[in-house]
Amino acid sequence: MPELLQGKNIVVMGVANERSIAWGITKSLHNAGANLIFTNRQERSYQKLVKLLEKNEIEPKLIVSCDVASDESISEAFGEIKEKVGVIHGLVHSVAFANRDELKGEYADTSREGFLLAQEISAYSLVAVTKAAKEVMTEGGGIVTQTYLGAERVIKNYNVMGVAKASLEASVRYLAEDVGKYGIRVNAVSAGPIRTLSAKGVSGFNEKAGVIEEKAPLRRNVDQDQVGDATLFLVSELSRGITGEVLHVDSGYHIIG
Ligand code: NDP
Ligand code: N5H
Repeated sequence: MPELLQGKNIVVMGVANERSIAWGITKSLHNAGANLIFTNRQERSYQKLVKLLEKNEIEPKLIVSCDVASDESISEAFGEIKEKVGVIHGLVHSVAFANRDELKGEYADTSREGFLLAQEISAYSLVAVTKAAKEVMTEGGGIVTQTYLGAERVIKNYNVMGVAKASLEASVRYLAEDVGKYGIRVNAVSAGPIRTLSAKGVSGFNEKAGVIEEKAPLRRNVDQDQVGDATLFLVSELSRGITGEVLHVDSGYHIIG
């Protein structure tokens, strides 16, 4: 569908490497004809992104640095986007962070700082970037974030991140109401387990992926490309009647009791 996003400018936040969900999304958006603007936090991610784009012959419209922990960084990034690109038609938020040592053991042991950090980077960041992006989305468009089933259910080890994702999903609904009047839609994709840099080294990942193969209706794990295509749908006009929604891309696992 090379015409679906032809001439549309879409911001992608959260490519760390080839395994990132945001990289799967990048490929889907590129194949649909979008002009892509990227944001990264770490220099290492920037270097990886530049190599990946070259290898895949994707010409970025712009790459800007953005640390979602800082209002100044967000405002500088979107200021530069406004100046160099003008209008944007979509935004993909694929960013989360929690301290590794709080992604195991008991949720009851979560520290105040750890709780606030997970909320700040994984949930408030969507609010902050929506606020900045709506100023540049003057023709309407789609904002899409990434969530996980641990927002809805208690999933071992997900702990503080589960509570942050619950906050993220509620933010999707409140933001959808606020920006709907400007023709902007806000939705989330709830992906099944995918082996990425974030997932590396966290306890219980293999076990979770194994259960999907055994119990999900489709009996297989999802990948970045499947999440990419679902995100493309939610960014594009194909989903023009959908907002405030959480779409599960998890081989149907969430329907199983
Ligand atoms: P990656 O590690 O590839 O991506 C995580 C991204 O978060 C990195 O690009 C990182 O940027 C970015 N990030 C962290 N802190 C900040 C910050 N302060 N400012 C800006 N960017 C920041 O992992 P995934 O692709 O797995 O994760 C993407 C999203 O998908 C997350 O929201 C995650 O919770 C969600 N998700 C993942 C699942 C999985 O199984 N992998 C399942 C369901 C949802 P940098 O590298 O520059 O620090
Ligand atoms: C039930 C599970 C397994 C246990 C929980 C995993 C939660 C992972 C999410 C967060 C985002 C991981 C995280 O913040 C890791 C960091 O502490 C350390 N890593 C880094 O700093 C790397 C270098 C950078 C790139 O990472 C980030 N985030 O910046 C859930 C799994 C089955 C599914 C899953 C993995 C969900 C998810 O939300 O990612």
